[in-house]
Amino acid sequence: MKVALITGITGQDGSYLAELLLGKGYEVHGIKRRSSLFNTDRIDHLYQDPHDPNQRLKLHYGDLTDSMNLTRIIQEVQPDEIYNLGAMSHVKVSFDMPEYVGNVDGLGTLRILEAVRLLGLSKKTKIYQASTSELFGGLPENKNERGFYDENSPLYPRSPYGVAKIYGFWITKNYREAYNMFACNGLLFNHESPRRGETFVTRKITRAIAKIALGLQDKFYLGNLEAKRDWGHAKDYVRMMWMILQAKQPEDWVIATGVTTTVRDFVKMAFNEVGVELEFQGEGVDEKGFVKSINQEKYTSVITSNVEKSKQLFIGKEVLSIDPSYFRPTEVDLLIGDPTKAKEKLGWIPEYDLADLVKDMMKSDIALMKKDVDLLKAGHEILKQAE
Ligand code: NDP
Ligand code: GDR
Repeated sequence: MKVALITGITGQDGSYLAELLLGKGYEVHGIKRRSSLFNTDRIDHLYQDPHDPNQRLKLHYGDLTDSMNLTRIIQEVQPDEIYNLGAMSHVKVSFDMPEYVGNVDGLGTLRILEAVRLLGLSKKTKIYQASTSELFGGLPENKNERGFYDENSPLYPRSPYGVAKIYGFWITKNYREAYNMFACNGLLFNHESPRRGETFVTRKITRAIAKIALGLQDKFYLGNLEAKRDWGHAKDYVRMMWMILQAKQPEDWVIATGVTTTVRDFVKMAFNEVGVELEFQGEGVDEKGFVKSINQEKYTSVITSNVEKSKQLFIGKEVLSIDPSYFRPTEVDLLIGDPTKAKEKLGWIPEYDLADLVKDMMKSDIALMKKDVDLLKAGHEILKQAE
């Protein structure tokens, strides 16, 4: 039985990857952080009974800032494959805690590589490093002649997160070259899912629209609507992580859809899922910076099929405003990736396109928010979370 160790197993990608590897018969070990509340929601369905000796998913307390802890876990687990997915992964937040991000996302990668080397596991253990399209920085002049970022595009990170991840990228490459380790970077473009963290833009949008459609919320706030991202589905991308470690040679890979879309259009697509046509006033950002829901006919049909009472509340009202506090000191304006190498050399075929992704996320958030509606109907209070 193959043994895998996943850092960041409690995150979006970690949970899908654990599912995939368990399905392939792996014994899967994951590193989770100690927290004052349970933080394993995304993997609880995989982790029924920790006392069952046949349980193939095993969790260890740990942290990427703690070398001794990582070394001990790797020694105990003797993994065939390590997927280093753990990170402070929020770009905007990285401007608020740049030193911590450098420590976790940059040096954390070194700690994993060095532990494997010192334990004499360099030949046995393959390592996947969660690199990112943020390394490209979105500079137009760095795209290839076809207009995409690929494995040969110059790197120019635009945030403390990107700068920390570029250290992780280069140290992984360096250990591969210096010590002949099977260590690979996956330069993954944005990938989302119903399990996406609530403060990333796609999930923030689908949650808010689900709440608006169900009458639980009036409006929501976003930052830069003009940013363009190449969005794929996390399920497709974790499959590729595994494929990267099954390749003949250790290499670096770009994983993307090759299609780019503005945040503004993502909002429109998500509203369409609940039957609402959005009209953006003044190209989206007028002097007040708001967007209106104006298609009365379509919207009424949604409201009547959902929350009759709130019909009057939303027609013709602002449903989205711009809050400049979500702007970033330096922004990555446009990302679009070229996955040709992954498709041709590894045979990767994504199953989801953006329309499927939006549908999947909206369906899931509507179902989730309906539970809140049921709670309200039963007379319970629901907690308002800061978005
Ligand atoms: P998430 O933010 O959902 O998950 C991050 C995981 O890292 C969580 O399990 C988190 O634990 C854990 N973590 C955070 N800090 C530490 C630490 N100090 N020590 C150990 N673990 C820690 O990210 P995703 O699943 O979306 O992304 C996975 C990886 O891929 C990340 O490295 C991210 O930077 C990278 N990436 C993501 C892309 C995307 O679009 N999703 C694109 C390209 C790269 P906890 O649950 O306790 O917070
Ligand atoms: P990103 O994802 O920074 O690309 O990093 P995020 O969803 O946070 O932002 C995407 C774009 O949307 C704009 N935006 C907003 N973003 C957030 N979070 N909240 C808002 O209210 C908002 N309004 C507009 C942003 O300015 C940005 O342009 C993600 C993370 O998963 C990284 O870990 C990963 O490396 C990269 O994707 C690839």
